[in-house]
Amino acid sequence: LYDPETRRFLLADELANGRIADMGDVDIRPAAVEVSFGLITEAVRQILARGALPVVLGGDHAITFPVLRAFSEPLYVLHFDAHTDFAPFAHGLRYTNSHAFRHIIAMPTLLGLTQIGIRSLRHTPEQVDEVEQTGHRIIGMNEFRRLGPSGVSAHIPDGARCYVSIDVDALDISLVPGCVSAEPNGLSYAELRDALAAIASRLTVVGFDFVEVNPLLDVGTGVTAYLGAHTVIEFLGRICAAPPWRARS
Ligand SMILES: [Mn+2]
Repeated sequence: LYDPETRRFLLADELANGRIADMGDVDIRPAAVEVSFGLITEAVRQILARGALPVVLGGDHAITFPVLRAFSEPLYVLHFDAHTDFAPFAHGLRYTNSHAFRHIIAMPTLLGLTQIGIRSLRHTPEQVDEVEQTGHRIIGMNEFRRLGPSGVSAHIPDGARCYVSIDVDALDISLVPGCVSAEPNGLSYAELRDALAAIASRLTVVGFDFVEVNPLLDVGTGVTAYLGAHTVIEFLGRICAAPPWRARS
């Protein structure tokens, strides 16, 4: 994993010293969402109990709530997405990928939520207004471009513990054929990468997830899955090169 632009290897120490482990898939019990969520939370708790940094690959965005529930210490959440995933509980639905952040906002460990890249026209006003009325922050694409990639996390204190949730549909529709919820006017890869790099270098990332790639929908070359893997590797590389992780090595 050599980056010709920075002339650096990504994750060199971590790969050479066997510090990255694949924990496999969490068992999912079909049609038993709460049971499956319990298994996800337990799996992440076990990773945290070992002092490790969980990198969780979806699946859809419903998983972020049971993942975050495993963290017992306060943290900020940075959420890259075209949608707020803040649907009201209605029609008997509470735990879909549209509901995750309605649960997350109620967690006692949440210090603050920042949602970045929000732009889909398929929101109701409540799904946007209620996030801000509870003291959290939504950054749409105009504001993203005004603030720049490092500006979107600038309101979070230096070194603060943060969890990052990345929906692939934060990226522009042209980049993500293997995503069911793609939207126009999204982030370029470089914009997302640089926003993540700024987070990794200034804050203490305690975990992250990457969700909503559907390989069954992807084009034959698998470019959406490749883009997802690329994003995860680059972000993890930046996290492991940053002082909080280096201090643990
Ligand atoms: Mn989402």
